[in-house]
Amino acid sequence: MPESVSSGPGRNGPWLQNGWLRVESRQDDGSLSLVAIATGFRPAERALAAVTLASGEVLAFSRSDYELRPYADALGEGRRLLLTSRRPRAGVTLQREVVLYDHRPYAVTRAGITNERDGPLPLGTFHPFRIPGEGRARLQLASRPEGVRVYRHGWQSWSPTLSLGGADRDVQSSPPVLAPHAPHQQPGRFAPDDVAVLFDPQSGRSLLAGAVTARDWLTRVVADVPGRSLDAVCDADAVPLAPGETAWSERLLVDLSGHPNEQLERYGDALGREMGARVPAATPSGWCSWYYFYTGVTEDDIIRNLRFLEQHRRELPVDTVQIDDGYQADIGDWLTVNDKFPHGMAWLASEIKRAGYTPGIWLAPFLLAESSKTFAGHPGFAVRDGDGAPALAIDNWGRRNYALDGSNPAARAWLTDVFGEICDGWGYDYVKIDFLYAAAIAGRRADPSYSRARAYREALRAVRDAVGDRRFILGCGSLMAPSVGFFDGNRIGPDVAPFWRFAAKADRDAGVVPARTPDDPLSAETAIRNTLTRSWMHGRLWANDPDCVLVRDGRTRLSDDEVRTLATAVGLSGGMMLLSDDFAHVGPARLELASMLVPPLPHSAVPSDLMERDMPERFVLRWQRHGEERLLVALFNVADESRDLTLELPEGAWHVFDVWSRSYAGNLRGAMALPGVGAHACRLLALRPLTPAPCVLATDAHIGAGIIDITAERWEGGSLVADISTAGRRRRSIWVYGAGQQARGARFGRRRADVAALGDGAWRIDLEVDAAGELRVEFE
Ligand code: 9PG
Repeated sequence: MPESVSSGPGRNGPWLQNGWLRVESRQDDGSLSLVAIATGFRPAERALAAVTLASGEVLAFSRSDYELRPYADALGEGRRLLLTSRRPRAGVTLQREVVLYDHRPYAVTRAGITNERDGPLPLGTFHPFRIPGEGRARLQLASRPEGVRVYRHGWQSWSPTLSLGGADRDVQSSPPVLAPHAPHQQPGRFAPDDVAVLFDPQSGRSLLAGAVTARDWLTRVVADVPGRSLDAVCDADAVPLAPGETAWSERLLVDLSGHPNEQLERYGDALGREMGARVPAATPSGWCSWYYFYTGVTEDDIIRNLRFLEQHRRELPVDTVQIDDGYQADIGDWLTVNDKFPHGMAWLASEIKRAGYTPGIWLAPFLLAESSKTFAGHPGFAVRDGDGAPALAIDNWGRRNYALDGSNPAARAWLTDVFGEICDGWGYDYVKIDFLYAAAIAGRRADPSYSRARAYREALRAVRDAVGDRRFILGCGSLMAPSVGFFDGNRIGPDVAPFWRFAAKADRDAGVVPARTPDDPLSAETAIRNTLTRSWMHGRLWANDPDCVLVRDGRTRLSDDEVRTLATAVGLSGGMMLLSDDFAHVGPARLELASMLVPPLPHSAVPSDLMERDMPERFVLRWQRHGEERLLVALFNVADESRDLTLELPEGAWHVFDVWSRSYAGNLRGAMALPGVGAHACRLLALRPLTPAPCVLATDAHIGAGIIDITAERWEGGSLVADISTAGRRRRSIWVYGAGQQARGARFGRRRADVAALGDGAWRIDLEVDAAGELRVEFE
């Protein structure tokens, strides 16, 4: 157990230290210097803090007093250093807080301001951690800044999240849909939202800075890699600070230890704890109408697919049937149903329930179409731009859509009514709430004391209160950190599509995809990317929704390889698994593939090359059985031509089973060559350590290859016994290793099962599983 936090007065100011980190402060300028004890990594001699006013005035720390005291919060116990700088001439007092915890490797810091003037003080920005790139305040990460990789986290669900090179240009998304700010044009300048990681692959040094609270302000971490600067910025949206009042930035976590993947997992844990994450006990699976029917969906489409699910419960034991966009009269007029749903939405919910599924429904509660009755009746519900006109949240569905003003109590009361009717009146127990970023766009709101983050969260609170604690809320088009605590599930990527890369106009004209905004990046490829790059959120902030798996045989441009790659990415993510096809166009082979994805795996794989390339290619799931470490490794070829890939094995000898080709590759050391992996194809390898006893190698029942379709395994009087669950395909094979012994026969329950010798010491047993039971393989 590492020692608890110690502290003392330093030469220039007090210090704090735990087993991982030493924080030295300076009373003359309020700066902090953090150093990782194990590695000596000190990102800057001086990291400053500042607050700016809406007027542009910059308030920096001068001579500070300090206080050191014990501290405890959701992250644990530790010590807090508070620096206080009184600036009577500026009419403010500035504060900087930094906390070290006894059992956490990171520091958490924030900056505050007290208004000592007579009148209100409109706030500009908080800068709780700022390395300006000059003098002693320069980022010391790498000798070659071009070699640095930056993890740039996107603003909302659909925003690209990926690692880029230190000399690359940042993602160019224009506000307000995918980003809150205009993008930086200069190469090497990045503005990730919520969290950023800067990593030097050469030295292994990594710095994560991310907001672990997001209740008041939107936070971004601006990095200029060649300029050696870093600035965590919380936007205060000109919110007025009343005389005598104090306002704080969000709490910013700074982590200098370990690899970026570990840092992101730790950051996710901290954010989830601080914001009271809701993580469902079981991750949902189901069917969603959107990606086949789009806005053309009818009641009959829902019923036909519902009946199919009922008739295929054994193959597809999913729990949710979710109606997407297309039932409502207009965007904003949620309670008026169009004539494609003649029996109404309450009837449809009861049909879904009667069939044994959770009824789910989509709406975009923070959008108001210019054509809607709600907007016509309540123009005051809309956020306004500088000229007083309704601010545009998105041009979509062939109309202008405005943003709901969460600071307006009447707009929140309207939300309460809408969700009360949908959930308690109609009977929906699952709501997919979409285009949520709209409530956080820049603009004028009815109550100017509401920041964007607060307006967004108060609108979400109205939704959650009306929906109730026991129903499922899936966020979409949503901010990330500010949503934690409200959602059970959250979409973490852009829309999937029945093609690998962005649609050709011909596909739109042919109706394969709906017409959209021209720069919309929807595709299987981009959906897969965020599924990997945001996998650290799953189970920490909510259940990730990686978006739907499309398995249909017609009306798709996805090849067999691409469908399998999409299924592998979603399956290994452990996230929500929603199908979105017309089952009339799903053949038996594709249905078997879908069966392999239900239920979702118990936790997520990790993209081990997250910081090596913009599109990760390795997704590794670690798990344990009876204390033994197992691995499931997906290797993707995201290139547009066939390539040779390599599986790098950990130390020791491993059984390697190739899941998609259903073949045992033997027990190997070092590496395994995978020649000629096709464009956009993948390989999935199940690994377990070589041991001297017979054992189960893998199965082809479920994507986990034994993680959930086998619940236990033991050696009993000359037999290998495995407990088989019904999870996955009914007809399946199980591969076992004989360790030099001959398999003589097998029984599954009372029935004999055939055992085929494969050479290489491996045997295959073919089963049909209708109920859970014991498989016994006798060895001589
Ligand atoms: C329904 C859909 C589905 C889908 C959501 C969302 O124009 N755009 O930028 C744009 C982005 C995403 C989008 C639609 C339009 O899709 O992600 O699952 O529910 O809305 O309209």
